Amino acid sequence: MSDAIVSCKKDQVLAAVEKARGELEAPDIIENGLAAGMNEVGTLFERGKLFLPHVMMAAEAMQAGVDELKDDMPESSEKAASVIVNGTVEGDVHDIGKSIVSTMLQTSGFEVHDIGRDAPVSDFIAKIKETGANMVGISALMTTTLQGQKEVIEALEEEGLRDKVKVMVGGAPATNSWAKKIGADCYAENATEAVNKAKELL
Ligand code: HCB
Repeated sequence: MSDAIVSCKKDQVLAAVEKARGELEAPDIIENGLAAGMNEVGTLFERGKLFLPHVMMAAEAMQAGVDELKDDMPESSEKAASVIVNGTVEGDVHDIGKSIVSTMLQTSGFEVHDIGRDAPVSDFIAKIKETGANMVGISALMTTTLQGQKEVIEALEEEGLRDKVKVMVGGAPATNSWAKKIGADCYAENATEAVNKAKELL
């Protein structure tokens, strides 16, 4: 499956998903098959072995695989106890990882409001106020947009919401020490960790 992502073969990705779904859980297929392939694409892109159109096609193949698995995600029987707003910061169009996180949080019993990508700080704050969210997930995939995570936290402070809303940050350039530095409550390396951290904090 991972190889099919790297070679941008959507049909092969879907065939591999079909084969795996009888034997493995959907979150396992997403993290260890689809996301693993996309990470490999990232590495090859960074080394100059792949170019942007290739990355876009691989992203499309990855998204098709995730869409195919949406109905297979294990539904939590627990009633949504906590509300999470999740989005990618302004200036950043990367949303594959953020969307996986939203799906996994949702199927783990959280009420999730995904505000999409390239989301201004004001969208995060408005959705948090509208839904009474007690957690926000902030994704940023570029060193140039990472600062957006800090800006959301600052806005929460200005609005007097920081005590009521836990903050999780994620995305390739984010780290534990970055999370501490900007005053986030946690950093999650992947979607499984995001679910575990949300369960711990809420
Ligand atoms: Co894009 N891109 N890209 N890109 N892109 C990166 C991110 C670079 C690192 C590649 C590189 O140059 N080395 C780089 C950023 C460099 C930097 O840091 N400054 C980069 C660049 C530069 C750009 C453009 C500027 C390129 C250009 O136009 N010249 C442009 C961005 C324009 C913009 O945003 N304004 C661009 C465009 C694209 C696309 C459109 C072709 C495509 C995005 C498609 C989409 O998302 N719909 C794309 C992709 C796919 C990538 C790479 C190859 C993969 C990202 C990805 O989807 N990974 C990426 C390279 C890389 O990351 N190594 C590259 C797979 C997912 C599953 O992992 O890390 O996103 P993830 O998410 C994980 C994890 O981080 C965590 O859980 C997820 C699931 O396990 N997580 C959270 C994420 N968010 C979370 C939130 C939480 O609350 C909790 C956990």
